Amino acid sequence: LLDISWYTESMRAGHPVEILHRHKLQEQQVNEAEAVVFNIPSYACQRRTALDNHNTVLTDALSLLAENAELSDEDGRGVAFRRAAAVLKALPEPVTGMTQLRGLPCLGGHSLRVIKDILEDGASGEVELTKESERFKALKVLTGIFGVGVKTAERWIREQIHSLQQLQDSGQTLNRAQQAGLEHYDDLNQPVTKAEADAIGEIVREAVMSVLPGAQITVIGGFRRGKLTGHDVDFLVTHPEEGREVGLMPKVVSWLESQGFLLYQKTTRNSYLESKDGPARPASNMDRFERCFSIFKLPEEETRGTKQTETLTENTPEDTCSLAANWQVKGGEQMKPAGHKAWRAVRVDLVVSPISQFAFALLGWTGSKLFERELRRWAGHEKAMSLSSHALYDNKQSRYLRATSEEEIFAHLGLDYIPPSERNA
Ligand code: DCT
Ligand code: MG
Repeated sequence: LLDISWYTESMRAGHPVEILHRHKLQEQQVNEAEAVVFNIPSYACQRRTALDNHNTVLTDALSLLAENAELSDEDGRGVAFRRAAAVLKALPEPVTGMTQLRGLPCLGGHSLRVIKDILEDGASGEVELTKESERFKALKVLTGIFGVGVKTAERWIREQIHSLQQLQDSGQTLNRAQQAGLEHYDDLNQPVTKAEADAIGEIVREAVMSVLPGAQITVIGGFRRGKLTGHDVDFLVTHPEEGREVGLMPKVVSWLESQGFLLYQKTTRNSYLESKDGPARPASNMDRFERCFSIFKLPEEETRGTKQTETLTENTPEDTCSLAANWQVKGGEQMKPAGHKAWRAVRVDLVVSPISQFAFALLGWTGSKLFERELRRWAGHEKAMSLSSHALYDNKQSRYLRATSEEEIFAHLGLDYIPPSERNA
């Protein structure tokens, strides 16, 4: 039988796992000679995690339980499953037996049970039950609507709303984001391809260059990490001269709107002020850059690279995607609108950063979400520093540490540099 009590010990942040491991092995006089035992540092930001991993059956199962926990407002449990999945993602080969996992960090009793079930029976009962649960399915459908969070979805479920059809029939009042989310539900739940991301990159470049020549645009998020698909496309915009970026976002948005490229947008203003906000509260706030959450209308010919000269300002009747006319649901299944539309809706996030904060913004917005969380935890717990997407503050020296590249930030944090393609924790 598996003794898991000491795995939990090794989960504690910052503990020298290998030493603990060796100590326990001696204590239990376990003969490990025949098993490959992996040696993995405990923070995801200390590890190289490529896109592909050797244990997808296990990592998919743990990720599903993480998602279920997050959808149930149990973030602590969600993070525990995410950390466990991330450790398995970093392993150099497939796990074949439980003894190989001895001494690995972040594998709690619950995660180990799931892994054991899968290794022994080919599946985990808990994962299968979760997948089939009406509540999980309803939460996925409802939070799959852009603008709908866990709280709203839970309220609707309490009111017996489990499907898009039931939501439509219920007459619930939807805000502007949710209306757009519902209207473009199918498109927004279809993964964005690299080709589409590139096409949108070209449009964003044209927009930015026409309102501020000399500005720089960088793709961030999953596509910067080398992912082939994503749920959205994220861009970071800056200008080499500090201050020139001020007021840029409304101009970019106006340009995009005038060309008919935006189906929805909401811009939040930059509210970060070092003197006021740092260093006490910068840790995880992503929202204080000038930021635009949008839904792009991406014409088919942009992706095919056969762009026509006319703009999309004039909507044809079938372009105008009114909820009543164009969004039909039959038998709980969403139907595609009648007729062919020559464009598709894509979620796009734009962030503007002053050049002085660019390296921090780039590092903070490249992800993965867990990698970012682990970087901040490492900074706080191991280095007494506060890292945000704006700055790095050293609590011992009581000063900000400046950086003009991601490499410098890793160095300040005492970490080996990990390139974006290996931040897929
Ligand atoms: N981010 C973060 N913490 C959050 C949300 C976002 O650190 N709570 C950072 C990391 C990734 C980046 O912002 C962009 O976010 P997403 O687009 O949600 O993530 P992604 O990795 O780009 O995933 P996807 O490919 O699905 O878009
Ligand atoms: Mg993204």
